Amino acid sequence: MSYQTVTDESEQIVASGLTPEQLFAALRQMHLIRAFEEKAEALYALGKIHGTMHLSIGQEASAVGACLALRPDDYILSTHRGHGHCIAKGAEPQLMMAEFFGKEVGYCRGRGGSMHIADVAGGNLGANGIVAGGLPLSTGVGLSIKMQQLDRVCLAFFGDGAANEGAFHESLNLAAIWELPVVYICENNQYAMSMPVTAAFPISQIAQRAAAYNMPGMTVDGNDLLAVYGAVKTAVLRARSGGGPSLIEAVTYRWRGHSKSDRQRYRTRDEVKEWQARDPIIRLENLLVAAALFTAEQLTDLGMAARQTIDESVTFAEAQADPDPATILEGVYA
Ligand SMILES: Cc1ncc(C[n+]2csc(CCOP(=O)(O)OP(=O)(O)O)c2C)c(N)n1
Repeated sequence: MSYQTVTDESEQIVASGLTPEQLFAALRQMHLIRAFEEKAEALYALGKIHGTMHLSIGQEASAVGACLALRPDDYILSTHRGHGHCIAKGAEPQLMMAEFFGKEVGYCRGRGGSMHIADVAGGNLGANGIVAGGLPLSTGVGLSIKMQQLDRVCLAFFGDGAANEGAFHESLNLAAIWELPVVYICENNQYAMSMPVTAAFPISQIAQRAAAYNMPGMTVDGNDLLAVYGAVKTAVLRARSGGGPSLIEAVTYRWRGHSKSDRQRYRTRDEVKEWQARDPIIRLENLLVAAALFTAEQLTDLGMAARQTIDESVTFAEAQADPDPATILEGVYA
């Protein structure tokens, strides 16, 4: 368990097996996630979006790097901090924005909002407001894949806080015993609300817990798209070939507070700045330019185009119809 280090940019890209087109698309998704969340934050401040939201700005490489290792018919399960996972799995920003605005055409007919976006057709089985809630579901999905003998993999995102819930241990234990095709990816963003990982774990790497379930465990730099991709790809190959589950820890950082009500008294501004200097988007851009795959100008255009796409998604969402109140009980089961 160690960080992967960059030596030579071109060599690293060749070793990843990713094409320039795939890397460009990955960078575009990272820009879309950043632009989507910055816009969502601004809309919230204007009072146009209600409820709360959990932003993953700063964590874009783990969402995109992990989903890059999946096929379209593979599954993911997400968390309360799931916008990035949705976009990385191929969600349409305009339908996500419509969901934010509570519109009928939104992914969950406007009933779910920020925290409950699912896109079953796209393999995204849903975000989850319950910490560690996606973990038992992913184990169940893995069991379903295995029983139906499907050639698919389920990837479960969760936070460091979730790794201290009982559901984490039960889920990994069952998946290991039954050798299920599940990849558990812990986005260790250093805090569970205000609780730092250093105070919540007696171990230095959360991936060490894999040993207790006799599955491979790996800690990677979660701000390095290629490192996340490489680790998840290995785990996905293993899962797909019947080798069973793996646990990957992506070490990263959320730049914003836990949610919109967080006054952030538990961390210093210097700490945030230190992590902002490790921006996963700028890091990938620098890599692509240093490897002479793209020019800096081409990449600047990409960021601007992403912001325009998101602006258009707001125009689209605002013009859509609200759900009919008479349908309020549709989809509610008792
Ligand atoms: C079972 C459960 N306990 C507590 C909460 C309240 N809660 C919401 S998010 C959160 C922290 C989660 O931290 P982590 O898993 O590290 O994810 P992160 O927010 O850092 O992405 C808590 C305690 C909840 N939603 N569900």
